[in-house]
Amino acid sequence: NWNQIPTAPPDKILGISEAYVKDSNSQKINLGVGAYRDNNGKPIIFPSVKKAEGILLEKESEKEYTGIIGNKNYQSIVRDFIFNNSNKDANGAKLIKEDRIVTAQTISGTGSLRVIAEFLNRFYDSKTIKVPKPTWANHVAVFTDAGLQPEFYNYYDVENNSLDYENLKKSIESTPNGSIVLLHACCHNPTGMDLSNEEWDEVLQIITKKNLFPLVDMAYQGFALGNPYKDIELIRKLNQLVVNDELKSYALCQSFAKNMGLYGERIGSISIVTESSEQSVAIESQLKKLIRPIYSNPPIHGSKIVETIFSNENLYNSWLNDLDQVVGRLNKVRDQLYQKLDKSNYNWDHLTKQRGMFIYTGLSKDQVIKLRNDYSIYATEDGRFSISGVNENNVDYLANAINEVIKS
Ligand code: PLP
Ligand code: TYF
Repeated sequence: NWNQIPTAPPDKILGISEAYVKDSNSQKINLGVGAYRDNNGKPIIFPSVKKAEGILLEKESEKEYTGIIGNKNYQSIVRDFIFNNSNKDANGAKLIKEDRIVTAQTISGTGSLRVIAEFLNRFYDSKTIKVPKPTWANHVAVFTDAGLQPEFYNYYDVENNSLDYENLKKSIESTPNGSIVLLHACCHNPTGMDLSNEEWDEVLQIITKKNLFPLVDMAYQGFALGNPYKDIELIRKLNQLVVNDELKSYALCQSFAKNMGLYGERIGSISIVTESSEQSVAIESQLKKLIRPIYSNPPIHGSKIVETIFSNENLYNSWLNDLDQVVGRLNKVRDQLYQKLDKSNYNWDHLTKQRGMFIYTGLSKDQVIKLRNDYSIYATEDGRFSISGVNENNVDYLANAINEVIKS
């Protein structure tokens, strides 16, 4: 009886945008969703993407289905981009050469997370998946719906607005052997606080010692250091461990939503690093068997854009430049906001350590609600602000509002 269906609460992040749209204050600011806006507060299409679409419009001659896991060209482009780093990662290159990386095109990052979660539920012994506290809220929903059991590991020290590194290590150390562990590759969502290279080394040692299965989520590749090849240190370390036989396998979920601005095109990938080429054959066949009854095959427009950009050196370089501009603007407004914040009542130094699309302010739920009610500034109640909503026209208004709310 459908009269019994309770109304579900709105998504916490997307609900913010809905409330923002309804607000008639001309000074309103949307700091909710993690999607890029330019200095005028408008969404953009990367110029390189627009050019690639122009080429496609001319040359595309069919709209046939792609394969269940996409086409081989897309898979190989992604593998080379992420694991070989265009000849900069010898270990990744070795794994590719030995046919030990199975790559599938997926419905963006969320789709790849869901597919790997379903796969692990079917073929991996442990159902426990450790995720950082806090993490992207959808992680918990995706893993739970796929039959896994998410539990938190310590990650962030809310009191001091910093990484809770000692407790992070302790909680990974006390995880049951063989569990799955979710790692954010860079630009941790929501905190923007990442591990240093040395910290990753220590944590990976615990992970290999405890035989944990690393599942890496890389949604913001390029947003930490402005260049996708610089943001991939964790992947290189994992490849090294696999080649050294210290780690058997791991999986990576990746998305072009943010770093190509292809949000709504739903284009991403999953890669599973396997123990042998024989395993790869079996795993690839099972991925196909798993995906076929869900959505049959992924959409083609996004993969064609990616393939076009990677097949043309000019376009490829202009994409890297587009990405650099996007990340440059975010860093610039982050810095401007930091300069304008009143440090006499509140230590804002964490802003300078956080990277990516977000700042995790440490403001309380009450303070966030006050910003919304009194200033029409919209952010999620955990105090995460999407920096892309900030620009030269509203940074003064925003800084002033935050300073007032902290004083009161
Ligand atoms: N993972 C994280 C941590 C994210 O923040 C996001 C998007 O915000 C995603 C995955 C997936 O995004 P999409 O499905 O749009 O690629
Ligand atoms: O802002 C965030 O963290 C994301 C953004 O299908 C988002 O939740 C919005 C819609 C979507 C995927 C990610």
